[in-house]
Amino acid sequence: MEDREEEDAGIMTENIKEESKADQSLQEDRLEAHAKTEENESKEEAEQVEADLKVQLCEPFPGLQTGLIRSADLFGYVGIESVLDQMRRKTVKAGFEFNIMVVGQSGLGKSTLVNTLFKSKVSRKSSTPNYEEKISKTVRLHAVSHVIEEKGVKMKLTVIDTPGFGDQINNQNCWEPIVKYVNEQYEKYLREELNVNRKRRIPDSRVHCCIYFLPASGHSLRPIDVEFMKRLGKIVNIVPVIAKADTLTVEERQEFKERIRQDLEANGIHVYPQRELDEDPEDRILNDRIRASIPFAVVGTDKEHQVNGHKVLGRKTKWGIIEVENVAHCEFANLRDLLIRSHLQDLKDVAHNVHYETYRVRRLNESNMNLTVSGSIILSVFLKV
Ligand SMILES: Nc1nc2c(ncn2[C@@H]2O[C@H](COP(=O)(O)OP(=O)(O)OP(=O)(O)O)[C@@H](O)[C@H]2O)c(=O)[nH]1
Ligand SMILES: [Mg+2]
Repeated sequence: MEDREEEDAGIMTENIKEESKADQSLQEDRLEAHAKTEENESKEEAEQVEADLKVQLCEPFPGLQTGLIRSADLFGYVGIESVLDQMRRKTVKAGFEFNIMVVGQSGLGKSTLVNTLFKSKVSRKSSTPNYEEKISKTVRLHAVSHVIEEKGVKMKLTVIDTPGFGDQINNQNCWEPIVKYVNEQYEKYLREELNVNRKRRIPDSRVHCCIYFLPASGHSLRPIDVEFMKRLGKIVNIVPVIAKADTLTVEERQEFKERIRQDLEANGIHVYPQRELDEDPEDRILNDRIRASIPFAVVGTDKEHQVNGHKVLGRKTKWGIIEVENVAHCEFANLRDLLIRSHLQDLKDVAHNVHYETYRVRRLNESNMNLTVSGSIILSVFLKV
């Protein structure tokens, strides 16, 4: 009896072994099939990318065959990558221009913020002696340029200030001088471009970015904010910020930001970075994060304080020091990263490829129409004679 049980147990173990073997081989087969599918998929993907690339490369000259040769297929080092060094050297030598406009009511901390951004006195504060303090009856724009150099890279920074904006009792059409200024710079650039003997490097006075200062009211957008951003958002990159954010509590700040985002959406206002201008999925992920935290609640200062033995830019209050560059205190660092460290070139590209291009197309269409009209008048006069 015992022998029989042992035999049965032996058969069962054998069966289990057989089953687990079969299971294992089935799993192995599955894994192999899965790996093959993955391999095929990635192969297909790679082939697709290569095909796309070939199509892209071929696009400018239909009929011209362009093949892709990877470095692994080359017989030796060619040195193509050094083109990056060449480009870098040329850019460093030429330097570059960046034009930033600040718009907002008087005393919102525009000059202080620009000075904090570039860690220098690039914008004159109204409290500076000799500054004409009286509020003008109209918006007057003035541009001040400085050359900033860091690690051998030179940047000609122009700050366009707009004193008088929103300071009147009746602020109707107070955006007009600003729209006029932006368009005048496009016109200047266009004329230079169309010049027969045009310069190799056309001086660029176009506004690459406009920082719009919202007062930290904690309510929502005011009619003047909506009107300004609606108009300017179509012709220039607008980055709205909540000024003097240290006057709001963290909760008030979050609620205010949320309401502003809703107002922007409801009024169809385009602020930078615009969703429809994202170039690829990577851009979209990065920009979505920025869009989700716009408008940045910022604090500016021109004073340094000692915190834990370190010098930090901050504002001293009764309750402690608000560190401007500390992301736990305010979003100044996010704004600085966007404007200087991650999107400076993109701001310039969008200003050139989207906003200036729209202006250029409109102007050239207008002049073509004028030419056609004057041409037909001349023709009709000629035929009458
Ligand atoms: N609490 C607080 N005060 C600030 C901040 N930024 C600037 N200020 C102060 O606000 C005052 C006005 O700052 P400015 O930078 O001259 O303001 P502005 O917008 O350039 O003013 P106008 O040139 O007159 O249009 C100064 O006393 C600054 O010290 C801030 O983030 N928080
Ligand atoms: Mg100022």
